[in-house]
Amino acid sequence: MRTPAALLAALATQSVLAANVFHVDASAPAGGNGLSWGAAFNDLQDALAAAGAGDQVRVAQGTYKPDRGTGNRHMFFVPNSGVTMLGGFAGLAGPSPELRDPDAYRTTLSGDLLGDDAPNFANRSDNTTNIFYIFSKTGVVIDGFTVRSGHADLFHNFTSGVHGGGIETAFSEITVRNCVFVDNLAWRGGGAVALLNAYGPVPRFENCRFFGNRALVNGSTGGGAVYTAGNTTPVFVNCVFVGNSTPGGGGAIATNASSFTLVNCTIAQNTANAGGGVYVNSGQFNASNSVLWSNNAGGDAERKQIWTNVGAATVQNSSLPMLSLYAGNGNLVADPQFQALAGPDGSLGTADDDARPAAASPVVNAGDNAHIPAGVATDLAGGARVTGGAVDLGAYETPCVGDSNADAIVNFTDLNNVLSSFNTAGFGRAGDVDGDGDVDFADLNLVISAFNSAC
Ligand SMILES: [Ca+2]
Ligand SMILES: [Ca+2]
Ligand SMILES: [Ca+2]
Ligand SMILES: [Ca+2]
Repeated sequence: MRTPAALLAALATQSVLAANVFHVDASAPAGGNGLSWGAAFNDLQDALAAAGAGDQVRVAQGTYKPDRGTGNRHMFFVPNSGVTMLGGFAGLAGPSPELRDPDAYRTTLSGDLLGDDAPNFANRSDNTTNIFYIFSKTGVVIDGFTVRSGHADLFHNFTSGVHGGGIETAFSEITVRNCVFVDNLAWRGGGAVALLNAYGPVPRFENCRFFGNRALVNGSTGGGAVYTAGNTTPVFVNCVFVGNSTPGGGGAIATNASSFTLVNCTIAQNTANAGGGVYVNSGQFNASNSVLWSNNAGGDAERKQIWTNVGAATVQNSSLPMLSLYAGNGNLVADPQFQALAGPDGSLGTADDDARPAAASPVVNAGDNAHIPAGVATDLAGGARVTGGAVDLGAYETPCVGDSNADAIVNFTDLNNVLSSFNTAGFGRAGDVDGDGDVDFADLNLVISAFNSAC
């Protein structure tokens, strides 16, 4: 009879030979081998131990902590090189386990080991230091998770443990998509994410949201959400930063000796001593098609958004207040007219924050399509990245009139969305193309008048 350890060893050997898909569901009984939903692991650590290069780990809705119940703050999620982690599956509790929607079926990776966190980072002495600690790995993909409550205030492994409460990487290449980082803290740089010494490989973040993360002081730099250092060349596309903070530099982002590229991102209502949005301590920072608005710090209205120390910033086709240093290059002073930045709970820096601009905002169609990186076809909400001929500034693209499903064409799908919910009321209905909280003849007319037109 084989012991569980022997089974695991056999799985590890097998994973070298052929790509496997491992399944994880917090509601599964113990003893699964992960190879199907019916035999899912119930601890994400089991899947990460089994998965090797080319393997995929699918994780169902629920909350997962890295400590295996030990209370050890220095246990982390550590994917091997070449592993793709996908969260947001319905899992065993859903109508069908393979259904995937990271917002509807939220897969949360939490560092709150005692489950006692309170507002303003209280009750955090039990919390995991780094939810992910990724050292010398390549080809790691993290997609569809909510990463919260990491608290990087305690050293481990020499210098680690005090940067990047959500993710700390060193000498690594990672791709992160469709993730939400909320309520993470670091004693030094990067409340949510610290990318250190990537040396060549490109860390890339797409369609991610950063809310209410905080970095304490690392010399003058902080980076309430993200900190990069040491020849790191990250690219952030379609990302939102709201309500992040630091008493140092860079309420959202701080960079040091890096070349940081930001495309179609929205950075608003972050707070720092210097550079409420971004602090460029050294190296190069590039922003295009982005919105840097209403960030809070010292200095004039423009420097509240971006503060450069000995580093340089190049800003193109973006919206900032004032425009003196960054005048030209297609930049404009365009109030994004956020509809409900603080979200339904009315509080900035929480997971429901919503950085979508009003449909009539001057950021609509104000970008340059040439800045969109190859392979980026959708916006943060999953709709078409370009509508109306030109890309919008920021992470969200405003759909065209009558386009209920934001696929840049008005056709029978849109007509069906109106007819199937006709004469009903309530916000968020697909058929409510004019967004006034009901589906009626006004919506029908918009679809019919734009019918068969691409936008
Ligand atoms: Ca706690
Ligand atoms: Ca557009
Ligand atoms: Ca459509
Ligand atoms: Ca309506």
